[in-house]
Amino acid sequence: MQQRDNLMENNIERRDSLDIDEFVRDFLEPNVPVVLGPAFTKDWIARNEWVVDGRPNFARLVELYHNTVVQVAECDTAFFTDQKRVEMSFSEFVKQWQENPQSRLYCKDWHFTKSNPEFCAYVPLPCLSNDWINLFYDYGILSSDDDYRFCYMGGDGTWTPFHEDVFRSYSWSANICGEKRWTLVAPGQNCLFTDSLGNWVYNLDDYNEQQFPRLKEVQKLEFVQRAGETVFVPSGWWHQVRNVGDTISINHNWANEFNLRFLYARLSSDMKAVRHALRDVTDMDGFEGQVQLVLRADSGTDYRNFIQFLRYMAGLYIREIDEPEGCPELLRFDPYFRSASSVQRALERINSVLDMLEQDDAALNLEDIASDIVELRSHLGTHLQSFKKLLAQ
Ligand SMILES: O=C(O)CCC(=O)C(=O)O
Ligand SMILES: [Fe+2]
Repeated sequence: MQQRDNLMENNIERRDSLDIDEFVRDFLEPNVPVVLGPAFTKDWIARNEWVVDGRPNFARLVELYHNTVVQVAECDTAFFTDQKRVEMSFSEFVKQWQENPQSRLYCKDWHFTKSNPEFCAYVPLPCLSNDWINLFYDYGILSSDDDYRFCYMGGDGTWTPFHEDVFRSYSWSANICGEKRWTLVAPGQNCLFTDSLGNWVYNLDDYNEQQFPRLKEVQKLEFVQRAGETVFVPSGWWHQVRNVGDTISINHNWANEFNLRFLYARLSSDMKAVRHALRDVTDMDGFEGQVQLVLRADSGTDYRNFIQFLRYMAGLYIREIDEPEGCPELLRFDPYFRSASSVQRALERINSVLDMLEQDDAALNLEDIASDIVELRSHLGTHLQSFKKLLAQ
């Protein structure tokens, strides 16, 4: 039988076994996708309890989640760059899914972990657990009950239009049952799928050639993700996804030291775009505050939130060094990336983003932020120096 390890299928690499160092070296650092084999998820409760004979166990799912209100996309109705969304009870959604499959309703972005904190339906793969975004939302911003952990469910032909993930984060997506047909597009090809007004294409399989004359030139990675497999979507890779048969998946948006610079680049270019859009009202009172508000509404975050995120993560890694037991949040969230070299790397990468922020006019315009950056940078620098000395001994 053919070994599946390292096998390239339709240009996507597939691995049935992968340790953390290999994942860092082969996929995180070079920012390239991979499909991880079904063995990684075989013990998940979701893969056993939610599925019967390879199909969703509708009766069990309804028994478990009937009253939960979920967001449902009408896949045939476009709404700006996304699809029209409605809310309904989970049991109503499942009824429609079974009785009316041609309505192509797709339950999306269901914050499954937030709504069922006590039910451990799955455990992120060790190599995908170094997740600063969900760690920050769980422990770092106490005023927020948001998170970036989702469950998706839908019948044959339900789909997600072409997009890049929020904050230019990574995502991972694990199929509980069914199949997904993925199209991935590596960064750097935006001009090929963007029209003269700056709109990007909605559906790669059905578009107006006059509007997108260069779309044919896009280099696409197309592959099928089968039941149990997990796709790693790197930062800034655009993608479109179509379900084949009844499909359930779990996915997270996540980020860490390896894509921090991409998150910052996205935030800074969004900030420039907002400032440009508001250029006629720069004299207005509170202009800088308004820019941050618009940025937050458009991009889901702003400079203040980003600095708070950096400060929080730097604080955790400093505690990991300074406290004899290490940092409990890191231990609880991600026990795998805590070696001395991982800690040093995390702090160095935060430091290098702070370097860029120190040169960033947009950040310097926000007085409180400018002083925060300087203070955090000096605090981090001191700790990094003494940590390096300690490691060298
Ligand atoms: O499965 C889907 O429909 C979309 C998944 C996705 O966009 C992602 O995992 O980033
Ligand atoms: Fe996505």
